Amino acid sequence: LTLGGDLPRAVADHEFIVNFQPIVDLGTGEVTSAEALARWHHPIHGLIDPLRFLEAVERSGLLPAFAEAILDQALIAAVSWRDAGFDVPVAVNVSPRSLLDARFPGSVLAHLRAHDLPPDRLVLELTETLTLSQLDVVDRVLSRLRDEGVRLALDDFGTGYSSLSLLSRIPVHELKIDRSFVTTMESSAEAAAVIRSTLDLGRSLDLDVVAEGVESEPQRRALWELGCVAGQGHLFARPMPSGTLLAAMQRGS
Ligand code: G
Ligand code: G
Ligand code: NA
Repeated sequence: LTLGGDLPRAVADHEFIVNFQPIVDLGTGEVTSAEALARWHHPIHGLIDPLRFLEAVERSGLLPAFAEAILDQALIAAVSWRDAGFDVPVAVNVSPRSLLDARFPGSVLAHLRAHDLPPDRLVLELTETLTLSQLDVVDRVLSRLRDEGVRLALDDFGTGYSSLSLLSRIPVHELKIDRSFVTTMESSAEAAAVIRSTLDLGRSLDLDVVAEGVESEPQRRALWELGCVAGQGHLFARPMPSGTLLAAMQRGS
């Protein structure tokens, strides 16, 4: 599938859409935030997953336009939830390459102002694939956003070989435990230990911790008993349109 040539049209015609997966309180099931997940609604190929087009977007020079389109839809959703009485933050995934773009923080802050949304209603999820040599630039970009009140999360935490050194260089507000650890926590002492250590780290550094990929009730209970308050996964809900998520919050499920 060669999609690169279709990207300019995809941006111009608003073919990128966003679904939202709730992040819930593992004790009560209440929705506490939601992660924006991009999809490409391609006129011929149908719905395409980000793993199949993100690289092409990053190579194309259209990453800033793509990222702004996703951010815009995420902020519009957060405003619609707030206006309906559910003032939950929205989490948006950020490509490492955006963090090397000096214009990125200004663009994010301008979108927040345009939608009149307080910066702390936006969480930016960063992956650990950043290399240490890039950290000086990234640090400047993220400091600006952090100083303005935007919240930062380290995604896929525990999978990078530099998780801990990254954490000491980039102060974040939240850690997201990679779903591979949750999937195997019942059979693997190592996976369970990584989860326990991440929760300890969260308590020591006063960071929120979210468990990803929660698929079963035993996993939910085990995480809750370890002191994990927040989780996300198919046990609760799959990614869905913002209006569907609003209806679910209104039903209280
Ligand atoms: O939703 P799905 O499981 O298909 O997402 C696959 C991957 O794509 C995830 O790792 C997710 O972080 C990433 N992803 C989803 N939406 C976006 C986005 O808007 N921007 C970036 N950079 N990555 C995204
Ligand atoms: O890397 P990131 O955390 O952004 O990845 C989010 C991806 O994980 C999304 O593509 C989403 O569809 C997927 N996902 C969310 N919940 C679950 C789950 O419970 N099980 C599995 N296998 N994937 C999930
Ligand atoms: Na993510």
